[in-house]
Formats: sequence, C-alpha cells, structure tokens
Amino acid sequence: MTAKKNLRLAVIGAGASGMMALIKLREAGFHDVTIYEKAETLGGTWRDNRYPGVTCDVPSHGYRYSFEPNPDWSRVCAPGSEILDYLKAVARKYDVERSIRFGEEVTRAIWQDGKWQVETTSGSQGAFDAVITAMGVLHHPVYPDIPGRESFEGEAFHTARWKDDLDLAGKRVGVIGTGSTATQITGALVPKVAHYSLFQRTAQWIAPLMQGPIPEEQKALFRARPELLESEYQRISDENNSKFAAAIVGANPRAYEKLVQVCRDYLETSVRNPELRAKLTPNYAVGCKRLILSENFYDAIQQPNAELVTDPIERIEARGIRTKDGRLHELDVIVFATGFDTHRLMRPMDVRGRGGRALEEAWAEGNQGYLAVTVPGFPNWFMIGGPNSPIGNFSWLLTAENQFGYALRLIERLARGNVSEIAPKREAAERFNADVRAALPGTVWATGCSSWYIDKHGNIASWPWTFERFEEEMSEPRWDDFEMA
Ligand code: N01
Repeated sequence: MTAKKNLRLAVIGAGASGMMALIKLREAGFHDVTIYEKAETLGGTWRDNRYPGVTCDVPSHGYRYSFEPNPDWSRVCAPGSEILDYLKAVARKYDVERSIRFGEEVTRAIWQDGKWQVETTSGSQGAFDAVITAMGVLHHPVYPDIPGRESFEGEAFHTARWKDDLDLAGKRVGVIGTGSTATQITGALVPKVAHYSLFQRTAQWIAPLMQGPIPEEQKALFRARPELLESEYQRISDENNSKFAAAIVGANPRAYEKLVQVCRDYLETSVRNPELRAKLTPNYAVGCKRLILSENFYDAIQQPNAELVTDPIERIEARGIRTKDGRLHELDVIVFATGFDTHRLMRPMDVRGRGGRALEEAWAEGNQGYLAVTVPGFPNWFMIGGPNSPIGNFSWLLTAENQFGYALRLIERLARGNVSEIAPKREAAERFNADVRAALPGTVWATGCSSWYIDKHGNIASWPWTFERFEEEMSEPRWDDFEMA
C-alpha cells in the first residue's frame, strides 16, 4: 500500500523485532521511520547474550523472519552468533542501519497535542505520529540478592554481560541458577574448566534436544527447493506452536501427557546416580517454569569435575560462595545465570499518555494492555511484546511479526487521513484482561511454581490461549474495540 499521509514514526529498539518493524513499514510505504537504539550495534538479545553454549532453544528453521527463510542454518538449533550474523545479513540486505540512531536511549515519550514528543539521551527528537516499542522481554538482567556480592575477589558477572576476553580454561567456575541459560553454559563449560559448581535453588524439567549439524546435502536441497524449506518450517511450527503450546495452556491434554513422559524418561535414563537424580527431579509440573531443551546438560553435570550444589547459598565471600551447611566453595569466577526482569518492559522510560497519565501509574497493579499491542489512554502507542504476549509459547519472531502485522493495520488507518488518534476502548481492554484472568488458571503456569512468567502481584504475563487464537486475533483488529479521533 502507498501511505496517503506521511507519518513520522519512531521505533524503539534495534533487535530482531525493531528491524522487522522498519522493514515492514518501508514495504508498506512509510519512509519517515527512525529506530532509536541505546546500544552501539543491532541484534538485541543476540548481541547481549554471548555466553558459551548460547543457542536458540527453538529449532532454527522455525526461528526466522517469514520474508527471509534461511537454508543455511548450520545446526538444528543454531548458535547465538549465527543468529546474530543472520540478523546482520538481513539488516544489510534491507539497508536497515541508515534508519537507526545508535547510542540513543529513549528516556521520555509524552502525548501532547495529538503527537508523541520523544526525548532521548541526546535531547528532544520532536513530534511523532506513532511510536512502536520493540524492546524485548528478556532484557533487564536480574542480579541475585545475596549478601557479600561485592566482596568477591575474582571475576563475577551476569550471563548477559559476558566477559568475552576472559579465558576460563583451568579455572574454578561457579554458576548460580539453573534456567535455560545456565543449562546451556553447563554443557559448554564443563569440558573446559578445572572445576564447575552449579548452584541450584530449584530443579528444572528438561526435554531432550535432538541437536546436531545439518548436513551440506540438506542445505543444498533447501537452497534448490524452497518449498522443502517451507514444509520444514511448517513441520516445526506445527510441533511447537500447535502441539507444545496447546499442551502448555491445557488445550491438548494428550500432547501434555506425552511431554511429561518424555521429560521423566530423559531424566531416568540419563542420570545413573539415584541421589543426583533425586536432586535433579523437580517438585512441580512439567512446563510450569519454561521448559528447558538440552542435549548435553545431564551428561555434563555427571562429569568428575562438575558438582551440583543444592545446599542454599548463605553468602558470597572474597574467595567464593559459602553455603548454609558451612562449606566454602572456592572459586575464581562467579556467573549469575539468574535471569531477567521480564516485567520491567519499557521501564525506566517515562511514558505519559492522554491527560499526562504515566504508564507507570496505569500499570501500578501490573502491566495490562489490550491484546498485548495497545493500551487504553495511550493513543498511537504500539507494542511488540506488550503485556500478555505469548512469551512462553511460540517462536518469538513469529509472535513479533504477527503483533506488528496487527499494529500496521492500525498505523495504516492513521495514514488514511481522517483519523489521527487511535487507542483501544477501556471496556475492550477490561474485557480482554478479565478473559486473561479467567483463562490463566487452566494453564500449567498456574500450577504452583515461581517463574519469570509471574510478576510480583501474581499476574501471569503470558498468552493463555492457543496459537490459532493468537493468529486469528492478530489477523484483523476488531475495529469496534477502538476509539478514533
Ligand atoms: O533465566 P531463568 P535464564 N539464588 O529466569 C535462579 C530464554 N532463553 O536466563 O528457579 C539462587 O529461567 C533461578 O532459581 P529459581 C528462555 O526463554 C532463551 O536461564 O527461581 N538462584 C533460576 O534457576 C529462558 O526461559 C534462549 O529457584 C537464583 C535461574 O536463576 C529465559 O531466557 C537461551 C537466585 C534463572 O532462570 C530466561 O532464562 C537461554 C538466587 N538469589 C535463555 N535468583 C534462547 O534460545 C535467581 N536464581 C533464545
């Protein structure tokens, strides 16, 4: 479509979602678009997460932009560096960087006289017709609240702030946390370091990942016959989005039972020592915390130089970590694999909508929007990854494309000329949030565990329905749910 009205648009964040938004906006005829990125390079989560062993935990042929299928993924689940290279190649092809302002963090966005006044660390950027947020969800590192953190004399850092020049060979390394990140690090680091201590507070369910290189002949076939690449995508998509995701939200009990059995069998057959197996057995339902996929964790943690520490941490001291049983685990390096504050979303940016109302105030009791893309009272504010996005269910790139496709319909409405403000009706958002609250108890996330899906108010931040429902909702806005001026 050729835009009728020349809209000035700001995108916040130059990760996978922000880049995609820019490409799609240009394709739709919008050329006055600026991406503000606080870092100096693009790539978002794949730029920040460079720890040893980082890979996608969705098969790569299911993790790509729909408009840029990639026949060349090297492994079933590609390493993070390869995904970053893919994003950089897409950025080059679409000349994305000319629209990015690097090193500029958006600090304020104020709705004034029918426009967003945007301010960055280098000052006012003037007025925009609409703002698209693409800031990711797993973005703000969480450091554990353990006494003595500052007293440690070795190196200590978060997994998303990896020290690339630090050689860990021959070192004693302690990793705190047992999520997807720590699990990947364990597989990669145990063979390299002198001694490896994994400090586990809660055991995790792990499903086996059939990882491995993709043969050259397969890649050549995908290159020659794009329809085969597409059917591989469809197969993975069906497996992940329809079966797995439906199982998690209670919509496919048979698939869920199968998943439980797979995880139990994997643990049973992989860990020989009954005492270690007991320590690694979670006491909550499979999928309550985000399910981990791994091909090498159980093997790595049983190596002679690896130790699973389950005594709670008492404090960090100059020479290592002291556990409650009084033992000092002497370490050269401590890695905080303690995850992210997934509920901070666009904070600490100061966002004020109609009547000067702060988003912080609107979200005082928890982040809430309408269909995860818009917020009542905040016109022309479109979120990729807003509250109740399917953060635990589907491939992120697919989610982002669907959400942006929906936002684009609203932006195109603004471009038609007779409407300059669009926001969801308050009652539509209330209805959506009531539906979310009603659906969540039926999901596995609500079966009694702590996880990054749940905020401090007890709200679960994910999408509680099937992929099919998500796709349908995102396919076309329900125009009656919006107020336009
Ligand atoms: O973080 P997590 P993550 N003392 O929040 C523990 C995605 N991801 O970085 O369970 C001791 O899952 C905490 O313990 P507990 C993926 O979606 C994607 O591993 O709260 N331990 C937990 O074990 C994933 O789900 C890829 O008891 C403390 C761990 O730290 C998400 O990122 C690759 C503690 C945090 O686990 C986050 O994974 C990797 C304390 N004080 C990750 N505080 C891709 O494929 C916290 N913990 C893209």
